[in-house]
Amino acid sequence: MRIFLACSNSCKFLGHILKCERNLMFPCATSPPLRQQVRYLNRTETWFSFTENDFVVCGKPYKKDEWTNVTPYLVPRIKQNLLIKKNHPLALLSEATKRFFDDYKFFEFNDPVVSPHDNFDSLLIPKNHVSRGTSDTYYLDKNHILRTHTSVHQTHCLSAGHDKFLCIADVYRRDAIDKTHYPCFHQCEAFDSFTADQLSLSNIYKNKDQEKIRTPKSQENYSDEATAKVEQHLKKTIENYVRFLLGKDFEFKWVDAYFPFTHPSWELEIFFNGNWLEVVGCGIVEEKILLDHNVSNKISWALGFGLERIAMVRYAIPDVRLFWTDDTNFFHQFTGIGPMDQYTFKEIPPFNPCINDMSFWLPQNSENWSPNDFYDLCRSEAGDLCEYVELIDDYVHPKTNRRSQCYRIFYRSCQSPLTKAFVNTIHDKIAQQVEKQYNVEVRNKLPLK
Ligand code: FA5
Ligand code: MG
Repeated sequence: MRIFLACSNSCKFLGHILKCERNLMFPCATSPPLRQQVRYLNRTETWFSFTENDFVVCGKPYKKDEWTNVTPYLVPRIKQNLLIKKNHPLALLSEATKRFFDDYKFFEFNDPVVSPHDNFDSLLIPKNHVSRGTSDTYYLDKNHILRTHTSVHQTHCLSAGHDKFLCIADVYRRDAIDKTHYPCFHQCEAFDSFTADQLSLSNIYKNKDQEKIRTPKSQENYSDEATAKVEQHLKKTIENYVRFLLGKDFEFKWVDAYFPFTHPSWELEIFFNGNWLEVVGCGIVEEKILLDHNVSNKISWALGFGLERIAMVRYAIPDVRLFWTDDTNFFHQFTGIGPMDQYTFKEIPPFNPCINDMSFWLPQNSENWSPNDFYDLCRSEAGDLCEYVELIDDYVHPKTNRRSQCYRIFYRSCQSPLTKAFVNTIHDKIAQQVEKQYNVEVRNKLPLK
């Protein structure tokens, strides 16, 4: 079959890596110019500013409104651009990724601000989907958000006439707090498309006599056979990419998944530090997305890797917070390491965590409350000293109907030990802020000194 023979993964497997000229930033002269397409620029002081009433991001001003929930905590992270930081494992991984996908048109989108339309609607994400809410997404204002995934750029690349491409960027989410979740992380999006001819089929669509219904195996119009061939190409590409980065010695499994913009959909999990770690979401692109961009007679796949997760497995980095540290112990270890070098990170033995619980009564009418509100507040007040926050109790009092939640917070620095007294002051600040911002009643305040 042509697509499998034509795929250059077999030579990457052997380690023959060519620097591809097409990975230079700008599309060839015949390609239409892409909106937003720019180099990975340094994000300077003037690139992002944050005052009481407004923001500037990528040189453009935004006014705060009732949707605004971007916090000052994010500002230094948005400015940093780890993808171009010298000796940074994410920069190494980004370079290795470009080498693997060297026959994909590579695009960079430096500006992380996108519209809800591009981030959600263009990907068929329903209006009532939880990911659109202020609970999950960082809004600058009603019409501008920090991109929540690199899939947002599918619409930009497709509109510009490309249906085989790669992009890598920083993305932002209000999310859980643990060793593998961070509010700012990096994704790599790849997209590939096939004609019937490329799949060695006479047609990619169902026959006239076949019922045009969606099944677990395929969308309404694409045939099972075309879908299966593209699935096989997608999964082989992902498995080869992971082997290209990690060698052969890792355990993985495929899991069925759901995304509004692909069907069928899957996730790949890799066994890491005693747990299954999800590293990529992918699937067969909804035909409507192609048709909306005037692409017909093609069937496509798309994938979105979490770069931090892959880098954690690749270099044995135990905690996602380490990517943001300014600790020289971290950077010195990556000095002189090339994008294709194997390296095992030497962790400083972890300090003991300080663990405090916080329980509170939520106000009446708390339907809009989300645990992400609390996680985001913990990040704002405690920064990266919060290693893990767990919702350990959630109940409604049978008589008063009041709802109570209890969170267990693990405080631990990656760099230095913390004293109980210091942790208590931070814990107290979180208690004050959660009362002030969300009108909750904290039930277990720390005793006054
Ligand atoms: C997505 O973001 C989809 N856009 C992926 C996709 C692309 C599906 C194309 C289909 C087609 P998901 O939310 O699962 O999916 O995130 C993708 C990956 O990002 C995850 O597998 C994980 O590796 C990483 N990731 C997600 N949330 C975080 C987080 N908070 N911190 C670090 N990495 C994360
Ligand atoms: Mg997922």
